[in-house]
Amino acid sequence: MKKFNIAILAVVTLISTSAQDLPDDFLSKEFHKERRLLVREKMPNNSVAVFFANPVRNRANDVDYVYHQDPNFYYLTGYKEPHAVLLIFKDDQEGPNDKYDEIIFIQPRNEMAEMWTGRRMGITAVEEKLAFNQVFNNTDFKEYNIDFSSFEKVLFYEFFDDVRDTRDESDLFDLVVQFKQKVGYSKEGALELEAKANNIDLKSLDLVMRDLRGIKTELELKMLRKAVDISCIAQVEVMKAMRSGMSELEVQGLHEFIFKKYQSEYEGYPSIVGAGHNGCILHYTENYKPSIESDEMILMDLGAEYHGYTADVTRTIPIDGKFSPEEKAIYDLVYKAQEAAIQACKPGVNISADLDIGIARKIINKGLVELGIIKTEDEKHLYYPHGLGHHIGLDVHDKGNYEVLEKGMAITIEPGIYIPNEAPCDKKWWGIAVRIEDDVLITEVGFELLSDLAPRTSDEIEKLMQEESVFDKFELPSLGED
Ligand SMILES: [Mn+2]
Repeated sequence: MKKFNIAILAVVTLISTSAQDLPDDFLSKEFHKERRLLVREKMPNNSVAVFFANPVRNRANDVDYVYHQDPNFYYLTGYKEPHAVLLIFKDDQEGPNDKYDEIIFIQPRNEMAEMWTGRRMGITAVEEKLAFNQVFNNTDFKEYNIDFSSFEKVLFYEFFDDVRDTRDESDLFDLVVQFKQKVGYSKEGALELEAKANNIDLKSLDLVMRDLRGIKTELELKMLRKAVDISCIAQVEVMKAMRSGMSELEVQGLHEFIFKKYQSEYEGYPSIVGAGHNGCILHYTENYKPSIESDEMILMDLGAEYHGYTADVTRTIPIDGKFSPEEKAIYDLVYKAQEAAIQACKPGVNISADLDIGIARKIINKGLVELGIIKTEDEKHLYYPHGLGHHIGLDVHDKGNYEVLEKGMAITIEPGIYIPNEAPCDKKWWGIAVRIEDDVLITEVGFELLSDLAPRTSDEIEKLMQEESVFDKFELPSLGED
C-alpha cells in the first residue's frame, strides 16, 4: 500500500507545473475577480448568473480539436479547462461554514488523465491562482443543494444541445442536465414547467457581458496590442518575402510561424490567404492554391491570438511587388474609404450609420462610378458586401455595443471591393479583390491606430516589397518525385 502511494506521488510530481513552464503575463486573478464583481453589480435583484465552460469538440475518432475556453468563462475566471460551471450570486448565500457570493465547479485532478492529456489545475490551484474561495470538483455539482426557485431571476445562456455525452458522469453534458433539472428547465416541456421555471432569463446575461467586454481595460489592451503588433510584423515580413510560385499554404505558414515565434498561442480565427479571385471569397480558408502567379494580388486576413485576445489585420499586396493600373485603382479607392472612416473614429459615432453608410460606402460607390464599374452611386451591387467593422477582443467578432462608439472600444475598420470573374463590368477588373483591415482603439477624443506597424498605402507597400526578407534564404530540400 505504501509503495502504491509513493508511485502516485511520483506521477503527481512529474506532471505538476513549475513556474518556468508557463508565461507570466496572463490576465491577473485580480482582473478576473473584478470582472465578476462588475457582473454582480449589473445583475438584477435577487438573481444568480450561471456560466458553463465550452464543450470539447471532436475532430475525428479519438482526436479532439485543441480546446478553447468559452470567452465569457475565461473573462470571468481565467480557467482554461473544460467541464466547469460558474455561479455568481447577486446576494450572499449561506454556506455550511460561511457566506459566499460565487462558486465554481471544476474538473478534478486525475493522475492518469493528466499523464495523457495534460495538467489540470485542481481545487487548490484554482483557489490560489484564480482567487476563488468556493471551489469544488464538478462531481459535487449534482449534490449541490441549491433552491433555484428562490431567486427572482436565474440568468444563463440558451443551450445549443450539441454537447457530447462521454462516460464521465460529471462532464459538461451531465453538468448541463443536472442544471436543467435543478432549475426545472427544458425546451420540450416548457409549458408544463412554465410556472415553476418562470424565473428563467435567457436574455439579460448577454447584455451584461456585452457592455463589460466591449470596453477594454489597460490589461486587456496590453494583450491586444501584442496580438496586433505580432500580426503586423508578420504582414511586413511576408510582404518582403512574397514571390510568385509560393503556395497559399506556404504564405499562411510564414504568418503563423511568426505568430508562434512571438508566443501567440493560436490564430484568432482560421487564416484567410487568397490569391487572385480567391480573394473574392470573404472567408476563404482553403488556402489551397499550389502556385501563386506573378500577375495576381493576394489577400491576407490573419490575426494572432495572444493570451486569448485576437488581432484582425488584412493586407492585400501584388505578388510581383507592383500594382497593375487596375489593381492600384481599386486598392487606392479602398484605402481612401478606409482612411476617411478611420479618421472619423471617435466617441459618439455609429459604425454602421456614420462610418460605413455615411463615409466608406459613399466613397466606394462614387469611385466605382468614376471607374465605370457601376453606373450610378445608388446602384445596388455586391462589390462591397460586408459591414465596415466589428469589435475585437476575446472573440474576433467580439461582444460590444454597436450603437455608439465609446472610449476603450477596440474595433476593426475594413472596407473592401471584390470583383469576381464574370461580374457585369469590363473584364479588366475581373478577379481583383482588395480588403484593407486595421484595428482601432477609441480614445477620449478620437482614435489610436493599433495596427500601424504594417504599411497600408500602395506606395509604401511597393517600397517595402523591394526589401530583403529573412525568409529569402530559407530553402528546404524538394520532395523526391517518382
Ligand atoms: Mn474582421
